Amino acid sequence: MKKALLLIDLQKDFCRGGALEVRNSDDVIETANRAIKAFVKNKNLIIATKDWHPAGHKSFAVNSSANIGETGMLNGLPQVWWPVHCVENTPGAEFHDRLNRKNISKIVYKGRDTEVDSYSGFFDNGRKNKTDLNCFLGENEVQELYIMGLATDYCVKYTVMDALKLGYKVWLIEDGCMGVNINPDDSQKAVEEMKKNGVLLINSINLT
Ligand code: VGL
Ligand code: ZN
Repeated sequence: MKKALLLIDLQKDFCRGGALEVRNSDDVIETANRAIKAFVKNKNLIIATKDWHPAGHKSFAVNSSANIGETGMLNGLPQVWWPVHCVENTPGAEFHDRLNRKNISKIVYKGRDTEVDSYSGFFDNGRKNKTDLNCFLGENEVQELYIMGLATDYCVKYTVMDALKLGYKVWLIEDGCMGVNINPDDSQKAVEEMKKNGVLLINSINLT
């Protein structure tokens, strides 16, 4: 069974000093580098997603006359309003400086349509359009995914849930995720939901 490591949104804007800072997210970069090392050694694929929004993206509170952190509706879908983050081709959308990106063989961009948010690496939140991730995995005969990154309660959760629905065997690298936690227990709840749907948990120290 072919395996791939899937690194979710390890971008500056989600790390220390970023526009949508996730607490303790810098620790996740060290975990990513450890996981990358194991996957390189075993000649398995390494894939990364990037949240990649046009400046006019409607998930940004300023573009929807909304308040940051509140929930509303965007084109018929529930939407959390975010600060401006991960604007395409800006420094905040780049990978964290310490991420060892040399062996990343594929980058999947998501969130490019101004009208819909896209937490999952596979589909937008309305499930109308897909990225090229599932095709890429199929072409490379990958059936088993090891997923980690930012944020546990949004992009990691949505990506894991879609991967499970698409029939992949999915591992969550538990020490490789951190959450936004608008409510303090959001990440904990997200992990419970992923487990209920069949995700398996692994610690990065057991990636050999
Ligand atoms: C994310 C909120 C908005 C994430 C992306 O990567 O989890 N969260 N855009
Ligand atoms: Zn975003």
